[in-house]
Amino acid sequence: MQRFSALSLFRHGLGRHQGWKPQWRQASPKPTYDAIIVGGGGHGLGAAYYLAKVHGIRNVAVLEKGWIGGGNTGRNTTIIRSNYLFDESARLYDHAVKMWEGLSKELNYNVMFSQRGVMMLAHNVHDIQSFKRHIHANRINGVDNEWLTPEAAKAYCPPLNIDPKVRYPVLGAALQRRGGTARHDAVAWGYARAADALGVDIIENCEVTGIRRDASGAVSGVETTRGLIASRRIGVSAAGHSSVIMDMAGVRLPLESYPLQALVSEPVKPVFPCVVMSNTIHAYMSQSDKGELVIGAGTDVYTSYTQRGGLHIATHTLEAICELFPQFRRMRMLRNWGGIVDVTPDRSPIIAKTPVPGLYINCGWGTGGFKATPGAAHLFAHTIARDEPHPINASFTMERFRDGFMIDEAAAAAVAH
Ligand code: FAD
Ligand code: PYC
Repeated sequence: MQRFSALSLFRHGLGRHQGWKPQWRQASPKPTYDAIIVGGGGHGLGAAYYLAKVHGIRNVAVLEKGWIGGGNTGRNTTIIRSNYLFDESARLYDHAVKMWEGLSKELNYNVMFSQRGVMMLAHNVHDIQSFKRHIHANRINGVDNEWLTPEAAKAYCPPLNIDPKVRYPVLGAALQRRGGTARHDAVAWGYARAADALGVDIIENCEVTGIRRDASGAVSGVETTRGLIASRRIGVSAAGHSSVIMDMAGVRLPLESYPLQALVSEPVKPVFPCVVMSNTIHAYMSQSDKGELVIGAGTDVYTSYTQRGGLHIATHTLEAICELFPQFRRMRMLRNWGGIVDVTPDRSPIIAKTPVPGLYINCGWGTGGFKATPGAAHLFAHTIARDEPHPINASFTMERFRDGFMIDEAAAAAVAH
C-alpha cells in the first residue's frame, strides 16, 4: 500500500504528483469467497477491513451496485456524537467515537475527524427536560454532555440568534464537546484502500439481485449483475435498500425507507465554529473545510426510494436556519440531494445474525449511522466472523421487535421522522 507521510508528499511533489497509483484495485468477481459484504458504503467497506485485519478473513468481496460511497455515506451531513439515552446505545455510539479518534492513524488516511462540538438547541420546556435527561444519562455512562444557558450557547457559537422574541427562542442547549464531523468520502476511500491492501476485492457496478440458499436453508451465494458468486457467509449493509435485499432471502425486516435531504451553500470564510442541531425546527448546520455551510433537513413523510426530498421540507429548514442565524439570510445555496434512510420502529439499528444461517444484517441506522461507521463496521465484522454478536451489539437484534425489548432513541436520533 502506498503510505501517506510528509516525506511521501514531498517526494511526489518533486514529480509534480504524477506518480500516485490508484488507491485500490478495480477487482473482478472470483467464483467464490469466504465472506461477501453487500453494500460499499462506509459500514460495508469497514466491515470488510475488520474481517481481514482483526479476524484474518481476507478472501472477502464487497459488492457495490454503483460506486463506493455513492449511497448515504457520501450524502450525509457527517455529524458525529454519542449523546444517546439508553445504556446500550451509549456503549455502541461511544465505541464508535473512540474509534473515530484513532481512525486516520489506523487507516493512514486523513478522514478529517474534527471534534468541534455538537450543540443541540432547546426551544421549549419539553426540549429542556428531554435534553437534561439525556445529559444525566450520558454522564452516568461516561459520555460527555453538558447544559448551556442561551448566553453560553451563543459564546460557543457566535452566529446563533438568542433573541427571546422569536418564534422558536433558544432556551438553552446540550453540548457534547467530543462530537463533531469527518470527511464522508475519505471514510469510504480510507477503508477501501486499507481493505484492498489486505486482499479484499472491492467490486463496483455489481448489483446483488438474488440470494441463493442450499437445501438446509443456509446461504450459498449471491446472484449479481456480474454473475453468480458463491459464499457461505453474507453480510448485508445496504442502508435504505436493506429490506429489498433481505427479502431476496425471505427475511422480512422491521424497516421503512424514507428520503432524507441535505444542501450546501456557496463557500465562505470560516464563520461557523461547531455543529448546531435543532431537532424541534428540523435544521442542523456545520461548515465544511471547503467553506460551504452544510445544512440538513428532516425526512419526507412518505416512504420512497427516490434519492431526493420534497421541496417544502428544504424550504422549511431554510426558514428555520434564517431565524436561528439571521446573518446567513443572503447566502446562496449551491446544491441539494437526498439519500434513502432505513428507519426502525425504535430508531435504533440492527447488527445481528438472521434466522437464515450464514446471513447477517447491519441496518436500521436511519438518519444517524455515519457517526457509527467505524464502530458498526467493527462489530458487524465480529458478528460475521464469530457467528455471534459482540457484547456491545448483543441487544441490537431483530428479535427485540418481537419480544418488546425496544431501545427507544426517538429523541436522541434527533432528525424528525
Ligand atoms: P450506504 O453508504 O448507503 O451504503 C449502502 C450501499 O449499498 C450503497 O452504496 C448502495 O448503493 C449499496 N446497495 C444497495 N443495494 C444494493 C444491491 N442490491 N447490491 C449491491 N449494493 C447495493 N448520519 C449521521 O450519523 N450523521 C449525520 O449527520 C447524518 N446525516 C445524514 C444526512 C442525509 C441527507 C442522509 C441521507 C443520511 C444522513 N445520515 C447521517 C445517515 C448516514 O448517512 C447513514 O446512516 C450511513 O451513512 C449509512 O452507511 P452505510 O454504509 O450503511 O450505507
Ligand atoms: O444523527 O446526528 C445525527 C444526524 C444529524 C443529521 C442527520 N443525522
